Order: sequence, then C-alpha cells, then structure tokens
Amino acid sequence: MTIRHDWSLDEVIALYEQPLLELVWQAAAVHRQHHDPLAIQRSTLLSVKTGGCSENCGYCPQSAHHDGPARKSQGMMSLDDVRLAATRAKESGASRFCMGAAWREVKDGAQFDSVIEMVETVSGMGLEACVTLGMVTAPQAVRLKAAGLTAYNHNLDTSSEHYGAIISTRTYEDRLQTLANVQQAGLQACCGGILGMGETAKDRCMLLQTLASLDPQPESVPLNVLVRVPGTPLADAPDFDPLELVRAVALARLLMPKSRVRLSAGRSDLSREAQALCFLAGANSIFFGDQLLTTTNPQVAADEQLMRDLGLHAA
Ligand code: SAM
Ligand code: DTB
Ligand code: SF4
Repeated sequence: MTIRHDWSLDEVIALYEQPLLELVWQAAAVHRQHHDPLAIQRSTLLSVKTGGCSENCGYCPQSAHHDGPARKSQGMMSLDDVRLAATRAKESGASRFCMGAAWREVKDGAQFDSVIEMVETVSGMGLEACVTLGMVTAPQAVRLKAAGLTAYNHNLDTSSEHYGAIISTRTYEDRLQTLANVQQAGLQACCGGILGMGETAKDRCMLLQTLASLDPQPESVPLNVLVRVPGTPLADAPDFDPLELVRAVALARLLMPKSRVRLSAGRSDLSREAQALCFLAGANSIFFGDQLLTTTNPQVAADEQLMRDLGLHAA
C-alpha cells in the first residue's frame, strides 16, 4: 500500500463518518499489514524543565499566562537525576525516553547545552532519546541529531481553524516550520494533537489530514485526550467520548499506515476496554510510567496487567 499525502478533506471525513465498527475493521486490517498487531512501544516521559512557559496554550498547566499548578518556573533538572530516571525507565521496559521542557523555543546557551548532555547520556544508555522543547531552528536540530537524538516531539495540537481559539502566542505556520527543521536534520518527527478541546469532528479530520500531508509522515503520532487542569482556560471543557478517540486512532492508522500511533495524555481516564478498542484500531504505543510531565499516567503495574490481559507485548 502506498503512502498518500494528498487525502482530500471530503475523503477523510467520509472515512471518519463510517459506522464505527467498519472504520475499526478497516484500520485493523491496515494495521496488521504494516505492524505486529500485538507489539506496543513504551515511551517514558520526564519533565526536565518544568513550568513558567511564556506561551499561552489554553490546555497547559505550565503556562505562565494561566493560574495552573506549574505557572511558576522551576530550575533545570540535573544530569544525574535524568540518568537515574532513564535507568528506571529502561529497567521497567521502556524503549524510548522523552524529555520535555516548558519552553516557547530553544535558546542557545547553558540550558540547551545541558539538554544536549542529557540526550548524549540517554542515547548512550541504549534508549531512543526524544525531546520536546518548543520551536527549534535548523542548526539546533542538527546539533540534537549529532548528540544522538532519535525523535523530536512537536504537536500541531488541533486543526489550523481551531488553533487560534486555543493559542495566540504562536502560529500554526511556526509549528510547521519547526517540523520542517526537525525533518531536514534527519530526526524523526513525533507530531500529533489533543482531542477534547471543544473542536468539531471536522477539526479532528483536518488535523489528521494535515499530519498525513507531511512528507515524510510523522514517525509517531501522539493522540492526547485533554487533561483538564484546574486554573487553565480549558479546565471546564466537557467530557470527551472515548469512542471519538477510537475513531481518531482508526483514522490516523488509515491515513498514516506506517506511523506509530501513541495513546498519550488522558489514558488514566480511559477504561481498559476503550484502550483495547484503540489497540485494535491501530494504536501501538503508550506513554509508560506513573507520571506524564506534570500530571499522572496509569501506574506501571496496571499497564503491565493490561498488557498481559490483552496478550500484548513490548515492541
Ligand atoms: N513546550 C513544548 C511545546 O509545547 O512544544 C513542549 C512541552 S508541551 C507540554 C508538549 C505537549 O503536551 C503539547 O504540545 C500538548 O500537545 C501536550 N499537552 C500539554 N498539556 C496537556 C494537557 N493538559 N492535556 C493533554 N495534552 C497536553
Ligand atoms: C505529547 O503529545 N504528550 C506528552 C508529550 N507529547 C510531551 C505530554 C502530555 C502532557 C500532559 C500534561 C502534563 O502532564 O503536564
Ligand atoms: Fe505548555 Fe508547551 Fe504551550 Fe509552553 S509551549 S504553554 S509548555 S504546551
């Protein structure tokens, strides 16, 4: 099956609007053409620089613009603490380790130098290293690649149309430019979005259409369900129907057959059954570890039990 980058919005919406079980069946069929359907990648997150971010992303507990729990900036984590967290992640069976910083963009200097050391350390331990640091220039991306980085996470978050309702301190174009810088440096792009931010089904289709239009398509596509954090503008967003997540996973799988589709934030609120449907529909990666960046994730023991009960294994 060839990878298409030219899906029209009408085509994408027609796929999305099919009866759910038809959509899941098609996605499951494509999934097993390209992946071991029982293999789930485990990626562990660590916030190496928390809080006080100058961007105003409406969902984010780390924005200095909101009254969220991580509105104030904390210092950079030490290299020793990062090494310890990565060792624990590796011991618990993670293959990828993703470090996040609450930055609008990477600035050259001592803090970026520390991140480079962290990347060298993590990749030297035999883990795939990933970072998410905000906007990055082409030379900075090249430096990260030389340090041993595997992937750079930078989400489009929602459709270009809904974007302005969520963030006003940067543009969709800014995000796309960073993704281009990342890919030109030979890094894998990890790029997805957040569901449940008051967007329509059409917005979700547009987001996935835009992701599929990237060339190459993102190596991994994290699909987050909004974690409603008190003090953020989206704290009172309505509940999100997990079946819409199943649809989005299936659509991502159909449009991006070779990408890893990651069940990301919001998994703590999903039932085991909803997660099982997502894995059937083509999700093949999870954030693994008790903590996301500033919020909680399912406990490792619960995830191990879920994997056993579903007959899934680590990728
Ligand atoms: N500051 C960098 C940036 O925004 O690119 C990197 C860290 S940022 C916290 C990484 C991603 O986390 C965001 O793009 C967003 O998709 C996700 N995220 C943040 N807060 C979230 C929340 N409350 N619920 C779900 N996803 C969230
Ligand atoms: C992504 O798409 N989700 C992760 C990761 N990439 C960096 C972050 C989720 C953050 C959830 C809110 C928090 O824990 O602060
Ligand atoms: Fe949060 Fe990243 Fe937005 Fe900053 S840029 S407010 S850390 S999502």
